[in-house]
Amino acid sequence: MKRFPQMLALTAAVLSLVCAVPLNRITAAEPERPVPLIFDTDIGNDVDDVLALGMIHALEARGDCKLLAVTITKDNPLAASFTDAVNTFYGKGDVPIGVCQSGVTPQPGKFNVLAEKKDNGELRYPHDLTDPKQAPSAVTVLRKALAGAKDHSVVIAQVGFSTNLANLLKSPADDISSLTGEQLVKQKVKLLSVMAGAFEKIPRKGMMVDHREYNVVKDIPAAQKLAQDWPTPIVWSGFEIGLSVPYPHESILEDYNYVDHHPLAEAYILYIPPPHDRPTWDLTSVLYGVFPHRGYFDLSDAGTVTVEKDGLTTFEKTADGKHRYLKLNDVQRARLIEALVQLSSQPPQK
Ligand SMILES: [Ca+2]
Ligand SMILES: [Ca+2]
Repeated sequence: MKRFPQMLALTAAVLSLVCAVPLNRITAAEPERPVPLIFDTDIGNDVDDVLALGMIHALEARGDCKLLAVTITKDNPLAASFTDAVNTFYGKGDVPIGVCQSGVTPQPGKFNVLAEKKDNGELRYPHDLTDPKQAPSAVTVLRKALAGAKDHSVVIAQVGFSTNLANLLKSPADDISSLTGEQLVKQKVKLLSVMAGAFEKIPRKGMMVDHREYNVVKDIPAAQKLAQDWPTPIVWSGFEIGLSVPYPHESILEDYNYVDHHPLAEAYILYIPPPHDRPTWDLTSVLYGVFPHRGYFDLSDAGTVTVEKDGLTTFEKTADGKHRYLKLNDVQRARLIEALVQLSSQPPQK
């Protein structure tokens, strides 16, 4: 908390620098708003997914995006219940939620149990998806969301494993759409913004080493399928990006007290309590997906990401490549932290 005056000073310093951000940082055209967004998450394995989901609701309240669906790659039923509880907290309890049966990370995790938390016999975080076995499959939810969207409009933020999106690519035509999964993606999706892989070496025990990133290694065949066959542009937020942008824990202690119980702050505290500053991996993919044109990040050259069989991600620059990865400088990093804090802690609309 002592850091807060310093943060204000930092904000002022950043504002003066922002005015000096050259126009060539602006790397994409302004998207039509609201951006139709699908959030594909392994919510429950780390808390950045939860902050990212809160941020999406803030962006929706501001008219910047519309959350079409949430699909889940953590194979534990509480992940869907907790997601529904967070959505309901933000007034969006009807957002479709799809689940998978993959056997990947079946543990409940540290904070999804909040879905079942009761105070005086009442759910602390009310929601109606109390029996997630009733939830439809992620592929069904994805196909419905895409089939109902305008062509080349949808942004997907994938911040967990590639299980659902790989299964979507393999899905045949059905009652929902006469298009195969791959055709649907090609026709409806504009951008896949994914938190996965690593495109720099990562410091470990005083050395810089190759990093086999969690979202990739937990389902390597799916990540390989995604990197090889996904037909639209993909922008990758590598492990190094979120790692270099820690969420200031002071915000957890101070910015969420507008209600007695806040699902984001309580999840954060159950995961690793303050004074831990958690990296913002998944938040970066959401922000890039909705604000690709505002210079929060730079992009690599175009190229192709390959997922090796041990889970290592490699990037090769190619003129016609569909992949780019995010890059950050110190000025952008300071802007980014402020944007992520302010958006994830924005109160729900009344
Ligand atoms: Ca619901
Ligand atoms: Ca995640």
